[in-house]
Amino acid sequence: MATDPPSDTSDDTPPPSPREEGLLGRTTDAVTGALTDAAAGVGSLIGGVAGGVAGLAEGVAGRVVRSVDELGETTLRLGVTGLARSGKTVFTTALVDHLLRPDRLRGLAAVAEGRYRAAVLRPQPDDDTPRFDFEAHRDAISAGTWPRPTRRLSQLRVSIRYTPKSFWARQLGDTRTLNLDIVDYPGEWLSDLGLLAMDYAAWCRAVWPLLEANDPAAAEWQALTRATDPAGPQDEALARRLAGGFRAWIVGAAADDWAVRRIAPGRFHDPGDLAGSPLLTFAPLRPDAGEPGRETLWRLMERRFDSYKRYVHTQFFKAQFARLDRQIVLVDLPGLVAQEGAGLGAFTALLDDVLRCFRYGRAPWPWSLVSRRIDRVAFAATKADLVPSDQHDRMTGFLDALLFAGMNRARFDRAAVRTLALAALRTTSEQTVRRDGAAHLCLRGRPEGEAEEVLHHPGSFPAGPDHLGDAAQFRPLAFAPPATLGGGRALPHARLDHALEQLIGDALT
Ligand SMILES: Nc1nc2c(ncn2[C@@H]2O[C@H](COP(=O)(O)OP(=O)(O)OP(=O)(O)O)[C@@H](O)[C@H]2O)c(=O)[nH]1
Ligand SMILES: [Mg+2]
Repeated sequence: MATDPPSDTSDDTPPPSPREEGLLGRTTDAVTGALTDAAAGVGSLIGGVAGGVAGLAEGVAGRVVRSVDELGETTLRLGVTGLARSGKTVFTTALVDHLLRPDRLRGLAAVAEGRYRAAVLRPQPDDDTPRFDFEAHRDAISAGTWPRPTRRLSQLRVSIRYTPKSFWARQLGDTRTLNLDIVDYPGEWLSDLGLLAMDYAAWCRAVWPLLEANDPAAAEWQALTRATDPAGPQDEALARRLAGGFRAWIVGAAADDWAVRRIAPGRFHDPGDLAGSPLLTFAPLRPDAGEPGRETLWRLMERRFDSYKRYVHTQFFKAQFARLDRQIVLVDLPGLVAQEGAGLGAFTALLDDVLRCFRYGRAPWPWSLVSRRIDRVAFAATKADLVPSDQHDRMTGFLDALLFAGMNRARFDRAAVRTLALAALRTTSEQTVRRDGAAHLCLRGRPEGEAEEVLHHPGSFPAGPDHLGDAAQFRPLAFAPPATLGGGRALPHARLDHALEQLIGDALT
């Protein structure tokens, strides 16, 4: 499927002339030397502004019958699913900002058709959950910085008032309200969903091969773990040493390893109020020691592992994820590819573990009133502004291949699925640079931690997971939010409106 052009391509940042050394220093071989052309202002900014709703491949016809409260309002719970640093907080902030200020949502049919009236923030449904600090995140972005990594769960409700599509509704001036509930959480917690399917023995078997590689930073703990007899007594001091060493390992040197993240209990990263509790005082033991007796260390660890899973199930999964209506799955493809494919298999396995926890499809009426399932999903390659738009087709093709199994299950269960390359916040504009008769689309933006803009070409995005031999040719640069985002204007994005149309467009008809 061809990728739609980025829908929001207006460039409102007056481009200062690019810094020469920046261009030379960051441009890959393909365009090295293009500096003079670029400085002379060759080329144009991003081409191809998309209008309207392009290429909605799938659709579930008719209005959604979801939870309709006593005021006749419809409520949808949107799950933003993504591992750590995939872009959840930035996406949620940008999405809320655009709903409140829809000038750049031309790809949302209700906006394009003039039926979108306005949106407001309303009190969230769960009083025991902190509110998503939209204003602080929006301020951070407007000030040219990124929000901090998320440390706790939070929630927000946006209520959208719109005119239904039907002729009579329009004639009678009928309006309806859609409540959209969104939750933000630390990405590390997501790997816990994969753990829910394992018992303690299976978990130890999954961890053990990872200990074969000696990690100098965790040598003492690794030696202690190998030497510990699972059939030994329930020694609390030993349990604490093992758990402490395990935690240091998963948050330390091994933190960037996707295989380690797959087995890492999420709350070990930032235990908060759970610090020191038995719930977090467990660690893997040798899985090949035979059937352990009743009062052994193994049984102690097993009991705590089960308690941890129970906690995750009730506090996180059941409370937040079991009743989702819509889902967007965010994958930081530029970041993943920049690691040259290291651990790509483990990454895919981890995300697949997570996706298996969700229920997709549509229950037939009247069960649809009580049984909630995810019936529309968007799979998004995030940070698409770090890749020139003439390579966005490659990004979506890559994502299709990477997550084929999960997408296929959702499609089989009759959910409407769409893949797109998305920038929740577009940090770059584009400029064509000519060299040796060929035109190269380059990115212009301000690198993180720097004051001036540069012109940059990241190289070629690999055609798919099987082409990671080419990954060395792709070197994305981390850009900061443009310094000109204040002033009450909508944030620049790419295809956020197309994602919204996929996720809630049918609920605004
Ligand atoms: N260029 C670009 N970078 C982005 C975008 N969204 C996120 N990023 C980058 O990715 C980083 C992580 O984004 P977050 O939204 O904080 O990611 P998260 O999934 O909430 O991460 P956790 O809270 O750690 O789970 C940001 O600090 C930015 O550096 C985007 O749309 N464009
Ligand atoms: Mg976050």
